[in-house]
Amino acid sequence: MAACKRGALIVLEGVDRAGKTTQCTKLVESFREVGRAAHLLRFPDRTTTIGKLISSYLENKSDLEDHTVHLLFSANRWELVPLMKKKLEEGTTLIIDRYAFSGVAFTSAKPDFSIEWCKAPDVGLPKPDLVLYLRLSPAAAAQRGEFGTERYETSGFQQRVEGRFEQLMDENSVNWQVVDASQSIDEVHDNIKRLSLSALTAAEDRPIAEL
Ligand code: DGP
Ligand code: NA
Ligand code: NA
Repeated sequence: MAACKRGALIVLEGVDRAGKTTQCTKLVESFREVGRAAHLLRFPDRTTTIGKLISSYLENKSDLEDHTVHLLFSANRWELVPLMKKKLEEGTTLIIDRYAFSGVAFTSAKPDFSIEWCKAPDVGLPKPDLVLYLRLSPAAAAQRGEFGTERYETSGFQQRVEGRFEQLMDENSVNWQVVDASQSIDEVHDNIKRLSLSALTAAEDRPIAEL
């Protein structure tokens, strides 16, 4: 049997209300329409044992020490790695709603956390072939309605998170593409579909790299 081309690992990042979840769903549909297998994942994955601890923390039903919760978010990514590798090797493209970059941006937005410390537990995770950053200004995000009630959903914290993302995307070791998320849903979709299909073409003959 001929070696099968692998799928691409494509991550959507951005602050809350940038439209990541809507765009992830539409992107999976578009891949399938052009005959490419695609699978949606999201982090945190709240369905696992670790994910339930994280979910309770986010819902303010429990408190966890900040370093501890950072490591739990990372562990929640690691526990999905066998599945991720299997899917990619079978030729399925993974579209992921948040990944290690959210991990670094959210924890390093807290006082006294360096970016370097925050990155360490995610070193070795499968590296995305493309990170789409849905950029939305805090003012535009505010026009999309009230924040929810989960931990982190305040405008002050989200502004610090946004600053961290902008810092992270200056690093050239990851293929970041910035998309203007203030456009219509269809315009954003057309942009990210084009970028994602060309990322798949570039990725499918290359081995999976590591963060
Ligand atoms: P969501 O289910 O996409 O709304 O994400 C839940 C919240 O958790 C959101 O505010 C972003 C935040 N988050 C996602 N990943 C991480 C992470 O690895 N570390 C930290 N501290 N927060 C994260
Ligand atoms: Na949220
Ligand atoms: Na993401």
